[in-house]
Amino acid sequence: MILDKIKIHVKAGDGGNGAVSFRREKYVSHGGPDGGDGGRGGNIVIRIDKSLSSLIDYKYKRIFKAGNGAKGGAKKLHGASAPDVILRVPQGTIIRDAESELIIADMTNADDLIICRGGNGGWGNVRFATPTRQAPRFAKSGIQGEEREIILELKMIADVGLIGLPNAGKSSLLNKISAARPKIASYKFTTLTPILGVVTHPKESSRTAVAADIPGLISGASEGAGLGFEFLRHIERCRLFIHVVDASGEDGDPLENLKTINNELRNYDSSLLERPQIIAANKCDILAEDTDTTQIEAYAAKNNCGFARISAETGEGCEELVGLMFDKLEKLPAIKIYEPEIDPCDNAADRDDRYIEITNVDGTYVVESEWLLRLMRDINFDEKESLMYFQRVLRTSGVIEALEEKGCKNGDTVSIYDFEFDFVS
Ligand SMILES: Nc1nc2c(ncn2[C@@H]2O[C@H](COP(=O)(O)OP(=O)(O)OP(=O)(O)O)[C@@H](O)[C@H]2O)c(=O)[nH]1
Ligand SMILES: [Mg+2]
Repeated sequence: MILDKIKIHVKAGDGGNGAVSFRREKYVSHGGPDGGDGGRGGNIVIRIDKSLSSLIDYKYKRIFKAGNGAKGGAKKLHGASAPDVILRVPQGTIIRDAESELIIADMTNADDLIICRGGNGGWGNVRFATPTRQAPRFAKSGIQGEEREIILELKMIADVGLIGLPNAGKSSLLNKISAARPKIASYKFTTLTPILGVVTHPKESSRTAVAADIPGLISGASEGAGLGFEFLRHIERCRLFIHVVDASGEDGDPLENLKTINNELRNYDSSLLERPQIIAANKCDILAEDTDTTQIEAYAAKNNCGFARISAETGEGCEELVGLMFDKLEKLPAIKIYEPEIDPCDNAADRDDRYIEITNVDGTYVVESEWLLRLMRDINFDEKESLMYFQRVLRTSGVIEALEEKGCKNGDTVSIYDFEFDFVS
């Protein structure tokens, strides 16, 4: 199974409930309310870990939940908040919303991403004490943590992608020009997962580039033949391709082989064919005396590609190839970073969740609703305009109507989190 696209389920922790409690002390009569707030639920956070190279950690575990905040306690004790759960992903992982498949973030150079926010803790009854209501016997429940499904999709970060038929010598080349040691063998499909290697400029050791060796492609790969096109996603953002071809003729006509691969690129995504290429005519050490590579060179020139005659076995021509690679890279734009297509807060599950819960506690109508709470964070209740706006929202969103249905009458007290008012229909 290919592990570079995985759907996971993530759920942040719920906030702890606020406490209802009254001060009880030996010599204090009528001790006031002292119930503390609940703690915050843990967030789900996605973090880049440069030491990872695959999504293998997510193969068996697909559900991640953060802990809930603890309940508030007596004596105004604030419940403990739960720690965040950190999901580590390799650099270059794209995070998508599972439902719409839209991009939420490209974890290439990004900071930590809070993909699900933990719910706030509910307020304890001490918060609801007013001059006219000195012994509130209610507290708020904690807010539910966000929950959603996301897709993790790895698109590796490499400057150069090595492409070609199986057995062309891609892994042998990476082995020669970098410190990576991919498996090399005389049979096809030796490489099963993409491998990265750092290539250093032959003359300037401070100049480096990352090359990706991917499994060999065959005719029909873009429709799933062989190991399919799954691996092409890893080279989608490469700035340059080195197209390795067996020039010895032992594996068929090199020109036909070049065309086969280019066809697959075109079928997968035509923009891949426009990516600059260097054609590396490999296995020159075993070329028969009378074979010449001028035809391949002419094909390269016609298609605006660079050309190098190499032997990944003996190392012949490899330094020239690497030099040419750096020359080309210097003129090319930086690695592509995908722009987010939706806001991380834009959670489909959340949008459908415009619930309002109304409870009558000792004649006070307590309204609870996550979306109202979010809205209230942006409202300044000391400002007349904002207050009017909020009242308008209550009316248009059906909160007033819902209150009336619950039996709320003129003059009754309505409590919405830290906002209280007398009901006027
Ligand atoms: N004589 C000679 N043999 C080579 C050369 N380069 C690679 N080979 C041989 O060709 C065979 C295939 O090489 P690999 O590097 O594994 O080929 P690959 O393109 O990575 O193959 P896949 O991973 O299957 O796609 C091995 O037996 C290598 O030893 C070369 O320059 N000269
Ligand atoms: Mg290989």
